[in-house]
Amino acid sequence: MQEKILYGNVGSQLAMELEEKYGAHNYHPLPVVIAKGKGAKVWDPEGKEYYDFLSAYSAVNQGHCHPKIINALIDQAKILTLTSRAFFNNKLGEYEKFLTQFFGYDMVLPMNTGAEAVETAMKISRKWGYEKKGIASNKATIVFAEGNFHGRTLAVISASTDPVCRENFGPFLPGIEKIPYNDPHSLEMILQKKGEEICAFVVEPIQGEAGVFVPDEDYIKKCYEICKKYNVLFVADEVQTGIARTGRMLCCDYAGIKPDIVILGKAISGGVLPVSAVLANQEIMLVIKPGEHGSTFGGFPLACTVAQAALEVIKEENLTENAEKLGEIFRAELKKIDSPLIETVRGKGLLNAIVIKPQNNIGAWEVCLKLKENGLLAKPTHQHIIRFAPPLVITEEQLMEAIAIIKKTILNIL
Ligand code: IF1
Repeated sequence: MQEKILYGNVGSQLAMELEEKYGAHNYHPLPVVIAKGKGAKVWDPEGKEYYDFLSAYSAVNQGHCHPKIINALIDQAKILTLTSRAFFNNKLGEYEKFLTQFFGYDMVLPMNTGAEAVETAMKISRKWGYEKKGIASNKATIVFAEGNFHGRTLAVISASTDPVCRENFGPFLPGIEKIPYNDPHSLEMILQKKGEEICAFVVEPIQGEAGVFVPDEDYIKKCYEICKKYNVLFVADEVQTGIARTGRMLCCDYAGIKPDIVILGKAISGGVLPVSAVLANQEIMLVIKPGEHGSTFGGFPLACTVAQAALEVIKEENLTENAEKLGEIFRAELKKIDSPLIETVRGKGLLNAIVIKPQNNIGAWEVCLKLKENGLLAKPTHQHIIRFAPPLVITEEQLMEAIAIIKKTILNIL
């Protein structure tokens, strides 16, 4: 019997078949179709309700379809959407002033996706290396950490150490060095050895794809200080950790340092449009001159309006504080679950993960399928890790309900 469709006119089964048949097979999604979202919850076409514990990889920190952001989108969409940067527009400057003051930097270079913003930071770093640091022509080198995830473009995967991301996509970009994550000594060693050719160190304050890998408390600060010692730019990829996710506006705030360059994406628009940004002070940003970098959509008026509203929501609704407080509760409650399936619980704010110790053919994928049946969506990463990152607008009551689902699922699955 055909189930009744409540949202849209395509049912779950058909939606999955269509993607399988007409879409490239570059993903392996959990078998669930989302047709509607509101706050911390989503619904499938047949009306089944779920807690969203992925938040589109931390892009919907403000919750699905936040009314203030959606209204900003609709109002601006009726007036002006895109001008290109061939002309000025009346939204970009106002947004740039707001954004730079919000994060405490002189200037911003607006782009669209996270990967593009990482590319932008790499280009700025190289140019700064030649023009300010005096690196010899074509020698500029950027250091990355092993286990990183910064996106999918060729330059960015050149920095990756994940074989799945790289296989048969070579040749890769030269001028990249990789060192172990959470190991300031290895950074010091490479800067000591090749410091005069190194323009930047690019790092995630918590490695998301690596399974929410939280480094030692002093790691970021130590790396920052080492970079200063060798006149190397410290570049923080806060695409996933930024915008209140970890219980601070930027995760680097925990370290009490200010990166030379900050890369933002995802939640800067509340998950409404692809909006990314690269922040830096003048002496770095102004190495880029007219014609040297850009994008048709970068800084488009619709994006500027949406992003400003999305950042206002973070402050107005105290989402940073909520992430910190509910994160503590979440980890404490998960640590209480007595199951041989749970190896560790880790994270910061509302960016968390459990490491699964597979038993009786039950691993992270099977747990996620069961969680889905029980009304909670989460995605495994690396076979044995499940990431839990709900929208930051989730209430304590909703969080407790979600925790009950996770408990029940884990205790009953073996
Ligand atoms: C996918 C992971 C998350 C990022 C950081 C840049 C980007 C990302 C720190 C690029 C993107 C995504 C993209 C998503 C999977 C995902 C992810 F599991 F791979 F690691 F979030 F946890 N820097 N992260 O995390 O941003 O170009 O995608 O806008 O499907 O590839 P983008």
